[in-house]
Amino acid sequence: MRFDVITLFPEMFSAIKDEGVIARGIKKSLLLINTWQLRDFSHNKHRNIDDAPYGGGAGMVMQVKPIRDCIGKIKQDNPKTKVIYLSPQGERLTHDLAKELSSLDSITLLCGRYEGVDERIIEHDVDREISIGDYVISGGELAAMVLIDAVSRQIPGVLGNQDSLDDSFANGLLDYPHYTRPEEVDGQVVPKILLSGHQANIEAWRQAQAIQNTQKKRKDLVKK
Ligand code: 4G1
Repeated sequence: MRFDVITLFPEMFSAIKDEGVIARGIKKSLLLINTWQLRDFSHNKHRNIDDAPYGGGAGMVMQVKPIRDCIGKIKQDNPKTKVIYLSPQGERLTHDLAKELSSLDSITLLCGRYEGVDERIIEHDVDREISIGDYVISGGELAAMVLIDAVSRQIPGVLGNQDSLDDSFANGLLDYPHYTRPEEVDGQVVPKILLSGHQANIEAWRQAQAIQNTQKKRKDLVKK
């Protein structure tokens, strides 16, 4: 899978490109992450890509032309790419949506700053608007990195054995509790069953704990 990211802060993406699961996916040639500095598509000598909002009010709005030119450039190499705008107005990113997106060959991610992009970009250039949740953040970059991580882990071969995890949310439940050495610390002990060596009982206990945990902490998930 190839990700092209349109951003004013390409350096931020070293956070996911340089280490961890995604870095290894890139090394294995399963993933490619290209960042595009939107300022390179500015139409003036000051490299501005934003302007004041029509109708007045606070903040600045990202202009159509630089974004449209950048998407055009990305599509020269990659005509079938799906353009996703990370935005608080988008549909919520879930495990199921991450899985769905993982079947695409190419995704272009547009990261907003300031008050976001001119609405005509959303009308004409964006295939899908996706949100990571209901809170205010300073820019779409962190959201794009969350999406890249969640989608990349669903691509066969990206996760190594050491990174496993995946079955946890695959069944729509929270995780069961985890323990490691030592067996006792400051009087707190590991549940006996985990030391029993009886794998079938352990699996049943974990399943029961996952259900209990979900019921207690996320009633909304149990409904689903
Ligand atoms: C109004 C949240 C504004 C935010 C209401 C989740 C948030 C991108 C996301 C904002 C952003 C709410 C996201 C807000 C996001 C333009 C630049 C939009 C940053 C911006 C609840 C600022 N998932 N936020 N506005 O945060 O891009 O993807």
